[in-house]
Amino acid sequence: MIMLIGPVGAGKTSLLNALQQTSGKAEKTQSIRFCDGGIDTPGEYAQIPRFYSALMVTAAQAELILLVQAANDYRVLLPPGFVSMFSRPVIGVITKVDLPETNQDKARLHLQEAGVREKVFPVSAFTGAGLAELMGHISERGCKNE
Ligand SMILES: Nc1nc2c(ncn2[C@@H]2O[C@H](COP(=O)(O)OP(=O)(O)OP(=O)(O)O)[C@@H](O)[C@H]2O)c(=O)[nH]1
Ligand SMILES: [Mg+2]
Repeated sequence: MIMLIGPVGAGKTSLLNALQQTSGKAEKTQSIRFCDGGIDTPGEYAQIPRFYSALMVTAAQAELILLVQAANDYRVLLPPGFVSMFSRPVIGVITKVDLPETNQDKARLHLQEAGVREKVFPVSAFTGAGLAELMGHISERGCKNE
């Protein structure tokens, strides 16, 4: 089971929908949601420390965490070392790479500052770019995503 964590509007729900080939527009996520091998979380849970314990408890049920960062969002929204609270491996995902104005290097740096030490995957939920590589990595690690 994978778990998606990241700031409000980063593109977590859209990415999970794309990975699970669920069509339809992503609505704002209001609560932690389990769906077919994936755990979707509201961006507020990553941005508001009061919610951290809920994320930590839920993360214990995940095999792999995807920390999601939009390629066009330059704000620092997570504290340094954010991912160290999780007892599960964390990979980085830079999403929305289809947008014209993006800075993937900056996005990667944000993820690394948040504590991501593992691989970072650039993707687009809209065009499907990078999804095959990400899916391959997820299944290589033995995570189910269905
Ligand atoms: N261009 C582009 N837009 C995207 C992509 N993924 C998501 N979006 C848009 O970004 C906005 C936020 O997407 P969501 O998937 O709802 O983001 P989220 O991280 O689930 O947000 P919360 O549930 O509020 O935490 C929506 O308007 C999406 O249409 C992408 O790959 N490319
Ligand atoms: Mg969402």
